[in-house]
Amino acid sequence: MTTDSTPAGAPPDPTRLPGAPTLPEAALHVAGTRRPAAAGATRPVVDPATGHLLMEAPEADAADARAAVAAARAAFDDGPWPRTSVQDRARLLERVADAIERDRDALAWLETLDTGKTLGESRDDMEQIAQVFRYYAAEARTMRGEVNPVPSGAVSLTVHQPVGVVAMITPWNYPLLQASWKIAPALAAGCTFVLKPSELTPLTTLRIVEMLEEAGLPDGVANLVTGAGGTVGAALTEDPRVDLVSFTGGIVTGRAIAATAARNVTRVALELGGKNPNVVLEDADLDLAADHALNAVFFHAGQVCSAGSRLLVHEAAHDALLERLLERTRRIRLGFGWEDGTQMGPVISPEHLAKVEGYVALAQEEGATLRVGGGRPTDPRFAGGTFLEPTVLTGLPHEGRVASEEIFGPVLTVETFRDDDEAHAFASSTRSGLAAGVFSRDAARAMRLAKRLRFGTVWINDFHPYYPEAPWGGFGESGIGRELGREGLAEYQETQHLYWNLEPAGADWFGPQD
Ligand code: TXE
Repeated sequence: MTTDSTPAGAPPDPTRLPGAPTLPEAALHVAGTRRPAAAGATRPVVDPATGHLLMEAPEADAADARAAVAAARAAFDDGPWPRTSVQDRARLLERVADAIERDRDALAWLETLDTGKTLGESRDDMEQIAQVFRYYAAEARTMRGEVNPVPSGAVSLTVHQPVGVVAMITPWNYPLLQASWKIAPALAAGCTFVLKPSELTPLTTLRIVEMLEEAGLPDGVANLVTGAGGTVGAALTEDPRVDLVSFTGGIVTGRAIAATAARNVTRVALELGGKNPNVVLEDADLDLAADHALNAVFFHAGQVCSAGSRLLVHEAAHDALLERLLERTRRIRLGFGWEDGTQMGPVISPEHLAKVEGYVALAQEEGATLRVGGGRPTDPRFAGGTFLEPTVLTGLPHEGRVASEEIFGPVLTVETFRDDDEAHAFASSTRSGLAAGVFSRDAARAMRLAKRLRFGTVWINDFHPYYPEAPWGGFGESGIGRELGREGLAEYQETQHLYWNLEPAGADWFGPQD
């Protein structure tokens, strides 16, 4: 797969591989124009698998962010988009879905270069992203209000208005997927927006805004600023012209955003990840459970908000399940995302690698035993990247920090329980209730446990599937609000009551006195 000029054994320049795509333009998008950051600053964007420079992205500052908000505000207040018919909005969303499907491979390549995930995973992401645009096109076409029962002589209507200007702040693990969960419903609702991708992974977000412009979105509806969270993200969050901040990222940043937004009583929608238990009861199909347990935690090197990083196994099933897991974990092939046969890529950055390694060390300090992995691969091809071997630790204590905090890396911890009540208690030791799994052959027992678990999604005999039609979001500290589904559209809408008196008469209270 390497180019002729790449010395044997050295990591390839990923931008020169056969099939590698052209990069999007490194530009801010403000009011329909593409331009550099006003101060001229840039930031390197790096491939996490090799350390190669991919792009010098514009490094916007707070003034750029405010200019983008002004553009989105003007497009909302005076532009055509909020008043465009739902049929026309739906047609635009469908054109975007067509373009994503047309450019699926190029988009997938960009995502793989930027995030390190395998091309197969990136292609799946792109297919699902196209489906998200199609789903919200359908939602736009079928939007309904309500007629409320008031006395005759009047009409009372509940209608849905776009919420207004949205600041969208997205993370690095699923850059385009997370952005699409916000862009598609926001456009269906008639909103305008300023999008700020993670400074680590702006490539596919830059491309999608180009594609929205090509699809005919009016100027100023979709604005994009690249740059640091602490400056650009904060400037968006504190701007009173923003009506909603929709954020996906970590809990620490989520708290800060909620606090800042509260000053202007700006609405927030927060998806802050989770500590997601995967519970295997003793009557489960252990081959199925092992299969999904691996997928739950090693998919995209565990950098998934719903990663099933915490395996809770009934003590009677522990040894048999662990044997299957360890044997298969040892065979997981690390590699570059664009290479055939790669099953797991790097983590996103040196800082993140250090954080994940810190949790591996902490788990052992808390009393867990390292069973496989835990180190960096020794193959010199991976020296420029941020790879970590798939890791399994057993005997994790239920009450430590590792049992309740998100690791966000290829690290599986295993705990045991004795009965369903204990499984429930251990699974509930976190307030980050995004997703959980239950494996059992007893449908009623699995359903009973699933309903008790305070998590936004509970999968039974599966892990990870999600659909644009079904809501996504968490309980407790995992966030506020829902994405996808009807609920995901409602985040971008205000509910308005329209009351029309058909038989106008004077009000009684302050009318002429006798
Ligand atoms: O995320 P941040 P980080 C978790 C995961 C990870 C941890 C920290 O556990 O280890 O979060 O990751 C922008 N105002 N998740 O530090 O900071 C930032 O520029 C406004 C779970 O990389 O949350 C980026 O665009 N914005 C998660 C976005 O916030 C700010 C996915 C996310 O970055 C800001 C990723 C500020 N003050 C990490 N500071 C999930 N829910 O899936 C930063 N940002």
